[in-house]
Amino acid sequence: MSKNGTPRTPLTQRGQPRNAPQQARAAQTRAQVLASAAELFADRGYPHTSIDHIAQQVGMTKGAVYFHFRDKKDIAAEIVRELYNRWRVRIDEAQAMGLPPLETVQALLTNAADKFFEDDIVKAGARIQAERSLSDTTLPEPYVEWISTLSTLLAKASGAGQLREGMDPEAAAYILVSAFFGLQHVCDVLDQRADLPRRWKEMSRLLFSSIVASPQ
Ligand code: LUB
Repeated sequence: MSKNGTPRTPLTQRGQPRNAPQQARAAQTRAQVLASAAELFADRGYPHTSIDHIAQQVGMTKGAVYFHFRDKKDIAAEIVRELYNRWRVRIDEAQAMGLPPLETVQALLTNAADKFFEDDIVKAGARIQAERSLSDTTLPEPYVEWISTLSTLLAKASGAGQLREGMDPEAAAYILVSAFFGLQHVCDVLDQRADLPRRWKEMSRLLFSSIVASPQ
């Protein structure tokens, strides 16, 4: 995207439109830079990662990195955008599975716990967001999309009588996202999230037992 938000036609350095193989190669290189940067941001955080580190990690010159990204902020912002793209794809996939809304909420959060365990873009995106005051760039507002998605699903569950009497779907969504995010943070600090899937299982059992209606 260009600064004003319109898609940027990929150009060569001389300003000529790229041919398809060149475009594919450029996209691949860009993705490699993002993946290497994500590893570093996830491990050391935004302030302790430099373009030099990123170039070294991906095995390119700094110039090659700057060909694809304006600066470190630009890379961080792209990782965060990619994080939300990944969540959107997962949310669409989960909804396409046609599970009942309550099960969809559970499946989404359990999948998110797995992704926090295995996906560097997710780990890095979360850390960049947590350090957002240090990143000196405008990032999308965190958490609100998840809260709104879960809130819509829980409202449907409530309509189907699946929620505990008096449980407000938006409040439940807010609690779930806050608890989930707090858990992944604590787990990251204590053991690099090695235990996250198990800890989420325990936490979700506790949370859902107070959100859902007890069996008649
Ligand atoms: C999600 C992150 C990382 C929350 O919504 C967000 O802003 C998120 C970063 O801030 O994961 C997942 C419940």
